[in-house]
Amino acid sequence: MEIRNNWTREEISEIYNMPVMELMYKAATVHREHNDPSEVQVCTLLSVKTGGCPEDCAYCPQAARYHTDVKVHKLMEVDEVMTAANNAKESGSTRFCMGAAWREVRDNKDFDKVLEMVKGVNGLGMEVCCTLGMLSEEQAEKLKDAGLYAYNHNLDTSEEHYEEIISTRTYDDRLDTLDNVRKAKISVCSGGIIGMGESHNDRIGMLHTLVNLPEHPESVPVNALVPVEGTPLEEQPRVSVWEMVRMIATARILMPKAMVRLSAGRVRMNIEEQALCFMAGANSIFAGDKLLTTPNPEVNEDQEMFQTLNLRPRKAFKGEASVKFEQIPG
Ligand code: SAM
Ligand code: DTB
Ligand code: SF4
Repeated sequence: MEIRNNWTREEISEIYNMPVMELMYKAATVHREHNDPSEVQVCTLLSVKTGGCPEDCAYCPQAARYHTDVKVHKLMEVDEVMTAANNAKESGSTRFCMGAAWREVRDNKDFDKVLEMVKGVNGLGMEVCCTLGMLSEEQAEKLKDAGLYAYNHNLDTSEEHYEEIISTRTYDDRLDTLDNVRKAKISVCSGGIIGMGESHNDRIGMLHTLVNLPEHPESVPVNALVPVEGTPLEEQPRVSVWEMVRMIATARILMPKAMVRLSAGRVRMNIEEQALCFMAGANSIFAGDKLLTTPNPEVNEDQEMFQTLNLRPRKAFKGEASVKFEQIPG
C-alpha cells in the first residue's frame, strides 16, 4: 500500500463502508506489509495535573464547569512522577505519557517542572510523551530539548462536529499546535473519540483531516467515549465493537505505518472484542488500572490477554519516523 496524503473523502468513505469482513481482511493485510502483527506497544498514562480545566470539552470529566467526581490536583512533584514512570517501565511499558488538564501551556514554573519530568523519563530510556493542551513553536522546542519524543493532541472529531463538542477553542487551534509539534521534530500523536453522537461522515471527515496532514501522525489513538456522570455526554450509548473495528481498520489502511492505539473504552470490551481490534490493525494499548481519571483493565488481565492472543510487547523507539530518539545527557 502506497503512503498517500491526497485522499478524497469519497475514497475514504468507500473503505470505511466496505463489508466489515472485507474491511478487516484488507486492514490485516496492509498491517502485515508494514508491521509485525504480533507486536503491540504498551504505554502508560499519568495525569500529572488533574481537573479544574477551563475548557468545555463535552466528553471530559476534567472540565471545571461540569460536576464530576474528579478531584482537582495541582501539578505533581517530579519525584512522584519518576516513581510512577519507573513502575510503568518495570511492568513492561515502553512509552510514558503525562497528561495535564490545561487549555494551553504557559511559560511559568509549572512548565519548567514538566520539562524536568520529561528529562527524567527520557533518562529511563522510555518514549516520553506529553499531552498538555495547546503549544507554541517555542514551547514545543523546549520540550524537544528536554527529550520529549511524542506529543498527543487529538482532533477528537470532524471539523463540522467539533462545534457541538467544544466551543472554547477552534479546530484551527488544534491544527496549529500539531504544526508546531511537527516543526520541533517531535513525533505526532493525534486521533479522536467515537461515540459522541457524531455521524459516520464525521468519522470519515476526521480521518480525512488526519491522513492529509503534510505527514501522517506516527500515532493515532482511537478512543471509545467513556461517558462520565456530570458531563454533557453522560447518557451516550456504548459504541459497538464493529464501529471500533471500522474506525481502526480504516485508519490502518490509510496510515499503514502509524501506531494505531486502541485507547479509551477497553474496560467495557472483552478479550474477543479487543482481539478483533488487533486483527483490524490496532497495535498499541494503554496499560495500568487508570487512564487519566477513568478505569482501565488491570495489568494482569492485559498480561493474560497477551498470552492468550500470543501478542508480544513492542520494544521502545522502533518507529521509523522522521523523529529520532535522543538521550539527553545528565
Ligand atoms: N488537556 C489536554 C488536551 O485536551 O489536549 C490534554 C488532556 S485530554 C484529557 C487528552 C484527550 O483525552 C482528549 O483530547 C480526548 O480525546 C481524550 N478524552 C478525554 N476524556 C475522554 C473520555 N471521557 N472518553 C474518551 N476519551 C477522552
Ligand atoms: C488519548 O487519545 N487517549 C488518552 C490519551 N490520549 C491522553 C486519554 C484517554 C482519557 C480517557 C478519560 C480519562 O481517563 O480521563
Ligand atoms: Fe481540558 Fe483537555 Fe479535558 Fe478539554 S480534554 S476539558 S482541554 S483536560
